[in-house]
Amino acid sequence: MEYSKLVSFPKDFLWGASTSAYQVEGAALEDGKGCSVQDVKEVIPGTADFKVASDFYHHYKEDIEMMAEMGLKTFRFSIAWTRLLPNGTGEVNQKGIDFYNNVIDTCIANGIEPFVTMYHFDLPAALDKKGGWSNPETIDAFVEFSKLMFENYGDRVKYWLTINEQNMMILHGAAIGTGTTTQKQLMQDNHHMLLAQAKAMKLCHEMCPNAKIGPAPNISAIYPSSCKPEDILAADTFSAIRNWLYLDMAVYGEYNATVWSYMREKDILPEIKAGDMEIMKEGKPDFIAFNYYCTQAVSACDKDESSSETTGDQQVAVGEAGVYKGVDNPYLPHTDFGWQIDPVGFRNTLREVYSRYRLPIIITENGLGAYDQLEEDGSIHDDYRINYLRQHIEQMQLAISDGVKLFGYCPWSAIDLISTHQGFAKRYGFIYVNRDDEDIKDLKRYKKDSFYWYQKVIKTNGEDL
Ligand code: BGP
Repeated sequence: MEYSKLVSFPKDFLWGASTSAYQVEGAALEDGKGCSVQDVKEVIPGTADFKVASDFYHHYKEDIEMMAEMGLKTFRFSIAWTRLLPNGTGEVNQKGIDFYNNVIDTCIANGIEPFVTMYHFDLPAALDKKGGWSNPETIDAFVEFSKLMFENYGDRVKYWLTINEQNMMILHGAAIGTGTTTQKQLMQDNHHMLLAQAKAMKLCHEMCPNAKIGPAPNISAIYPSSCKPEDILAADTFSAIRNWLYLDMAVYGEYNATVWSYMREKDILPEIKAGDMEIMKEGKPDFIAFNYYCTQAVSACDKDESSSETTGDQQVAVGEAGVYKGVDNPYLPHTDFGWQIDPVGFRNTLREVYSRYRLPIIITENGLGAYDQLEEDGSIHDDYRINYLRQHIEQMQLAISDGVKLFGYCPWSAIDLISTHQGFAKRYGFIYVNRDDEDIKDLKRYKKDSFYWYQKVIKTNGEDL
């Protein structure tokens, strides 16, 4: 549908940008921090490890001041579980508590609303050794970690996100370095994470009555490859597996019926203990946050048809015999890293999420990973990133005009950082960090063209794109 007049962005729209602790902070073992699964995983040859990253740990003040200069209304960052609790539970590291106090205070002093992700792919290695999310004790550890954050930061942090991309950790754990196991065990781990999330949401409402909290999965509209009814059914099934399993539980406290039948058929149903489903129902999100990069297209797949067994990358649909098969969408271009680009799909996804759940929405990631070139005069001409973001913001405004209650937009990423599995060369930031995969150089910050462009977008509240 086209409109002769678009609805404007809300006056208090949260224009922001995102990062995550292990991808940006560095200081991986400094000031008492413990190891997370990201610190101990095998480094992919040719990509940087996470020891120094963008060294936000030592540059946070300068970085947040630059974000303020860009005009950010909110900064979405995550808290490293192992900075606060080096072993995941038990002994508290005061220096870790202080670091995030400083980050939060610096945001507030610069007029930026802190938007905190509680857990972004960096499970403490000590908990992983004891079985990670397969071990129900990890649920208690997450509640302990949540309580510590609410106690220490709840007076200033108004917005919390529980778990970043739980669906990607389950579906693509091998690629993003959070580990993987049998499908049955994954569904059990998933159940435990959903319980941890529900408990954290409940605790947040008890301890910080003025704060708001929500889940942060990665959501993509799933397209059928044709209008053949079997393809439409396959798309619906895959969307339930990829998207709705997570949000139905977060919002309604119920297993999605299609996914439940899929798990029963495959004999991978999780064990549900007495009381679990009551806990799920008690966790009530105030909003839905989701990360959007692109859509995926699938077609039907017969039982005896071969389908890829690899877990793939977080934006590439693979397939499963008898369920669905990922296909390339011929209507969409690709990024340098093979992710399809679908701004209109962003509007589709926003509309679908809003009509399913009727909760306010914030976008916590969206962006373009690309090779950037630092010029001799210190400029970076990333017009491809500006184009990508502009097209997505246009579609956001169309979705708002469609009636979607959208209250914020945080592209990935505020500043260059390390990709989950494709190194530092895959850059997303508005701010360039002078290092590469092999050499950490001087880590100096430079403003990209997209920095000035986003500054103008924010200043005009999305009027001038
Ligand atoms: C999301 C993650 C982020 C981020 C982003 C880009 O899945 O939440 O942590 O890294 O994707 O992905 P990548 O780093 O693989 O390019």
